[in-house]
Amino acid sequence: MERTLSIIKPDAVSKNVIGKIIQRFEDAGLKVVGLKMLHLNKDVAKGFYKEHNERAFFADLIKFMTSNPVVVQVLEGESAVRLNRQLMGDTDPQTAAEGTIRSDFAKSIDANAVHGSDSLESAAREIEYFFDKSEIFS
Ligand code: IDP
Ligand code: MG
Repeated sequence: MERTLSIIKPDAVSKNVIGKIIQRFEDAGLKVVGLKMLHLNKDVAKGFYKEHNERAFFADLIKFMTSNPVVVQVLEGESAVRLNRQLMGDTDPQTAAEGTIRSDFAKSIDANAVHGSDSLESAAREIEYFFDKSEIFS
């Protein structure tokens, strides 16, 4: 059993598809064991994406992630990290496989509907970044 961090990004929240995206996780056997809606400020977004702070797109990424509220979730299940990445699809919605969340709900690489932890180590850091232990229920 693993846990991973998922974020429904500002573009998807604005498009009113929170429920449709969570349905994908539940249908695939992942359980939502923590969930909150937040409007990230710049410092929180920069800390979350600190591994990307040298990248050319970093400023745009922070601007986007702070542009509207997000929904942050802890997903639990067998191989949760890899399964969530599969459900999400490639970073670029244009190359994401058909039927994936990014293919179905996003149009561009910068506004790509969802975040998902890329390893168990990232998942542990990212879950702790947004959730107190008392806010996770399994
Ligand atoms: P991931 O979200 O699929 O793990 P990362 O490479 O970790 O992809 O990048 C983090 C986020 O930064 C992406 O989801 C996307 O929003 C943004 N991003 C990544 N590459 C680019 C790019 O080339 N241009 C603009 N934004 C990008
Ligand atoms: Mg990533």
